[in-house]
Amino acid sequence: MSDTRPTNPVIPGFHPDPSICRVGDDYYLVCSSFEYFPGIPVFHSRDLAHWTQIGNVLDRPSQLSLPADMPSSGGIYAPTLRHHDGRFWLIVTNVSEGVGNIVVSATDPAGPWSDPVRLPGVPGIDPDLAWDEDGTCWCTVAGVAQVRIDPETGETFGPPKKLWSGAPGVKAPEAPHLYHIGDYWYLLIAVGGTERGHGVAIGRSRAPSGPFEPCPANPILTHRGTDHPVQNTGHADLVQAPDGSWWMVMLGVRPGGGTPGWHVLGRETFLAPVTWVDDWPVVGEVALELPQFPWPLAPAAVEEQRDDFDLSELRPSWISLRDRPAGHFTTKERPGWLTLRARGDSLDAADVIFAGRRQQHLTCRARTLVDASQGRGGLAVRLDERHHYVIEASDTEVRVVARVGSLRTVVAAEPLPGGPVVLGITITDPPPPHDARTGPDDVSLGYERPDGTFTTLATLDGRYLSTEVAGGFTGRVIGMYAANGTAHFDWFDYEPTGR
Ligand code: 6LW
Repeated sequence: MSDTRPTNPVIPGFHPDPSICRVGDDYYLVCSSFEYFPGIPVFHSRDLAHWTQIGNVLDRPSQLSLPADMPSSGGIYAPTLRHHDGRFWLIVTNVSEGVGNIVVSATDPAGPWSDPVRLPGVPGIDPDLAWDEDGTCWCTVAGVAQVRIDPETGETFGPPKKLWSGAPGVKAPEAPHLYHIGDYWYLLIAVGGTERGHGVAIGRSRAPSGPFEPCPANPILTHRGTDHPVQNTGHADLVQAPDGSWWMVMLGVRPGGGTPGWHVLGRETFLAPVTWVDDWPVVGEVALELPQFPWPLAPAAVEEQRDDFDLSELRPSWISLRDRPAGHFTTKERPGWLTLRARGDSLDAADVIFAGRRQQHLTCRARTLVDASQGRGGLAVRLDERHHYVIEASDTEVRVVARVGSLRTVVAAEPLPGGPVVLGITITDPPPPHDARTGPDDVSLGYERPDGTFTTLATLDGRYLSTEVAGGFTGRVIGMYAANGTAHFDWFDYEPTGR
């Protein structure tokens, strides 16, 4: 990310359902995390353009315990982050525990966050928190419905009340956020579903519980039916900058390839400016090149893309599947190496021991040095249990395995004596000519010979690791895993080679 020409997405890679708040000069933003542990990444920014992950909200089993058999794209959906009365408050749904809404709070958004307070009386997903002037806390959920709550105790007061939901028959009125701005209470919602028809609508009222008058310009944001490179824009949140200007964050996708277009990075976080006309918000373009900012940008933090595993704790951007059991992930057994001890026997298994990071660029390269002489382990591009490509090493061979739906194939294998080997995955644009059937990208998997030359064992069409093929709400994650015995990883390096 450059200092002078900030770009969208402001938080690339699988970072959907953004919720934002500002305290003084600091902005904080959180996203959904589904089946991954730790849950709910927290980002910090001072200029809205450059974001750094400072932690995760749900980072201990007492806060997040995902069942071993929970499906991918279950788990943690759509948090709302707010600051009230000197504390940060976060409300979120764990769909793998019924519709389990919880509230946690913290004085420092980097953590630690409290243990959850359960909200059994809050009836749906995408919960929002808003306080009125007398301290009443309003919780609004998808549907759209509202109930008064006590976020300290989880108590609800009275039955949920139906609010405005965009328009009669609208698909998926969800992701509500309620704000008191000027003389009005505004209810911002997502409409049309999180696919190509996604959009944002808004209503206003003199009271937090309505009745809401719809904005005549609804939907105030949608890219449906356009050839804009950013699609599925919706699920938004608003924030005001210290200079009084307004901004919107929302999710969007960057589809690639021919027809119907495949998005592989999941839903990403984008930013757009907002102006006000007749007390209604008007959303500026969700442009890939962000417009001139009204303030000088903070120098872009240099993103640490290589990890030498020299720290005792894993960085917050490393995510695992459903849990991270002690004893299966350690940098202490072989100092300077990440040791993974197998549980599930492949990436097809829900309980596989995996540490990955989001693929954040349409083209990139990931490499790791693995010693699998005491087992079997490797490097994977993962969409879910049923959609992934891996390059893995054992003490006798290196091989590429592809899993697409119910098909699982060893695509290529070569004998290789055990011992440390560099495994690599390179993601590139498909070579021309491009036509309606061209996929979004090519995924090449291979290894480095001891003399440093790289051998590609297979190049696979990336469309099979896209949301359009796999379904669900997540995006690609690239990372290391152990499938048998123990696999030691000396370093992991991720290198963006494009946007
Ligand atoms: C989320 C819903 C949505 O709960 O997708 O895009 C669901 N919006 O609001 C999962 O991210």
